[in-house]
Amino acid sequence: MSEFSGWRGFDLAERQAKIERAFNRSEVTSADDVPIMINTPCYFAFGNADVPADYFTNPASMVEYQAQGYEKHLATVEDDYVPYFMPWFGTGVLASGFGCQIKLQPGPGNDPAVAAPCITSPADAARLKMPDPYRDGWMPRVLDAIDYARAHSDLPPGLTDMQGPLDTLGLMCGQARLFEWMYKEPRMVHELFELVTEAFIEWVKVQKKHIGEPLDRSNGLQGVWSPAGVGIWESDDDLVLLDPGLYREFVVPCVSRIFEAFEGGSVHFCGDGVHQIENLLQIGNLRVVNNSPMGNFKAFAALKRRLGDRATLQIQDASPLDVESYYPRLFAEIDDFRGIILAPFVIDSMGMDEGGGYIPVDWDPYETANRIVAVTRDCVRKKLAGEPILPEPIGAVFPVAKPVEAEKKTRPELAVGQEAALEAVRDRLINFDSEGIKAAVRAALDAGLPPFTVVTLGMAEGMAEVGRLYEAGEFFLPQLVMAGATMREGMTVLEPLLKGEGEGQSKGTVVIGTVEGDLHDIGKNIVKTLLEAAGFTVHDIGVDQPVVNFVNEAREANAGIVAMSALLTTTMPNMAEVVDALREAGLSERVRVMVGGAPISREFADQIGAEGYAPDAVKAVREAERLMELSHAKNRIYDQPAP
Ligand code: B1M
Repeated sequence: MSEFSGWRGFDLAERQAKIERAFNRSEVTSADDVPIMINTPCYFAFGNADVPADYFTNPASMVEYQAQGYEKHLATVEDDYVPYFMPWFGTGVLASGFGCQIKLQPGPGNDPAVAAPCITSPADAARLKMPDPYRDGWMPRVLDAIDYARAHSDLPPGLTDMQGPLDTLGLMCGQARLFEWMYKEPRMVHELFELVTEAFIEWVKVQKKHIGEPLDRSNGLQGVWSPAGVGIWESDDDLVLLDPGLYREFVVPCVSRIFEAFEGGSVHFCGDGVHQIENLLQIGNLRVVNNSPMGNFKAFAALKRRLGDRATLQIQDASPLDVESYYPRLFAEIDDFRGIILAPFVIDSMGMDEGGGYIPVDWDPYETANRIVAVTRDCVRKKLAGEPILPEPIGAVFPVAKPVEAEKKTRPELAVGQEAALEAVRDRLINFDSEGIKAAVRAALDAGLPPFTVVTLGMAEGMAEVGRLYEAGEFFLPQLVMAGATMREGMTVLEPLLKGEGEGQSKGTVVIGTVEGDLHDIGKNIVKTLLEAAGFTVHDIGVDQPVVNFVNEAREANAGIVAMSALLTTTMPNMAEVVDALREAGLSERVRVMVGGAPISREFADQIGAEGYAPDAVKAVREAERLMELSHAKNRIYDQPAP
């Protein structure tokens, strides 16, 4: 049992014993046996309106904010929370030790984050060296905050945010680049993973020395007090993006090494990681999987089933908007509550919607936390008693959509040899064979096919197949990146000829960026890669871009399309501002707007007056082509002489 068994008059020993029983997968005989650890004074700034302005620059401010919140929490919320001080400086601390710049965004509710990758070439990678936690990046800030808490507060400190080697390298290299290098420079990537893993382990050891906690347990891991046998947590969010083969090859050995160093650990990821379950089970000393199901109940149920008695499962969603409907649906999927810990966050001003996106709310977080306690305890009680927890189904609510008939395209008559040559192009594309595709393209040209036909019936159809495999869950993001890169190689043979044919000049100019306040760029980069591969000229203005930059770049580049990406619900309104600003600048006749990113929908695009929307990168290319068609059609009308 921990030495920290009481705080400010609150007895914590019983809570810790309950949590420990859950870690040991003890029998659940009453609703009260399932630990509920709700984080209300969330340690991060995102969506928390009253975070002090000096939160990230003054350790006293961070410690006091969290201590006050926990005091109120323990007095008001009837859960099992065990408080600790989280020295939170965003997700990029380790990456900053390797040289990535951290951007501290102005305004409340913003967390520090990596501004841009710091490794953009193999030469950069070769120069990397182990960071010094007392000197490099934001690591000293974390240590100062831990030291401050130990010297001046009764709240014991825990570890800072621990993005694992995969996520850290994703931040350092940019995920798309990292995925491409996994194929093209595997040895270099293995070396990078080894270096970052070693740095991760050393970094945790230094923090633990300052915290004064043993290697094998922790005052707090991502909001959760952890007993002996769980010394570390690491966030592997990017596992949802990777295919199982690459995760097994590059990541599993590193996480195993980390968990061995701390005698057991917890892997976190948000969303659907069903395709990685077998890999998770290969991680040595895996004690916990910490997952945000984000409304994907079936994936969560599969995860729970396959983990069996191998690991504790922590459910860590942000609070859903409709607590009374979300948890019954989630708990309906669980038949065995051994090893389950409910550890949600309640953000002051943000709730999770059906699709896992966050939308603004006006609620008292402590009251919401108590609603979660009441609903989830009731769900467990009913399940244990064999009572139904879901209302009777009321039949189909939504009209069944009629399947849309596939568009019939007229295909030119081709000779047998020509068909085979196009098939070879598609095959080389799908196998990411960048040398082979050039040879296949040349062979197709030698078979008498016009360059434009090689693009449309070879490259484009190959890419459509890649899109189908992606939708079917057989391909993942690395394969999209690689298909884009392979297509680019093939295009190097075709482009000069297409110019001659008059068809192959750029399909149009696209200005692409992520909107202000948003630093997510994985999706945006893949869209960019595929647009370029498909023959568009793309001006990438980067992440966190103010409205004016989209407008200026669109004017200067004489763009046909402004393409915006957003992953945070809080930054979506900035897309509407860009649409308005383009109109005010007199550019809306000439420039079509296209939007995308996980929380974006066609309805949202319509609402803000954006003509283009695509749910994924492959469809984004088709959408861009459609928008350019619209532009040409409109320009043809303008070009007509006035009657
Ligand atoms: Co963050 N993050 N994150 N994150 N992150 C999410 C998005 C989140 C859902 C996780 C969660 O809480 N459950 C949540 C957002 C909630 C919401 O508002 N909806 C979230 C949050 C809250 C945050 C922070 C605030 C956390 C914090 O620090 N407190 C913080 C914000 C930083 C900031 O932006 N200011 C943050 C930070 C980060 C990292 C830096 C750690 C990292 C980003 C690294 C990077 O981008 N360079 C990160 C990651 C990786 C994620 C998750 C795990 C993955 C997002 C992703 O890249 N998906 C995500 C949780 C999850 O989804 N499992 C999460 C893959 C990508 C390919 O998908 O971008 O949708 P997407 O792109 C698709 C399509 O949407 C489409 O094509 C792409 C490929 O098919 N598409 C377009 C994209 N753009 C398009 C444009 C188009 C057309 C199609 O036309 C123009």
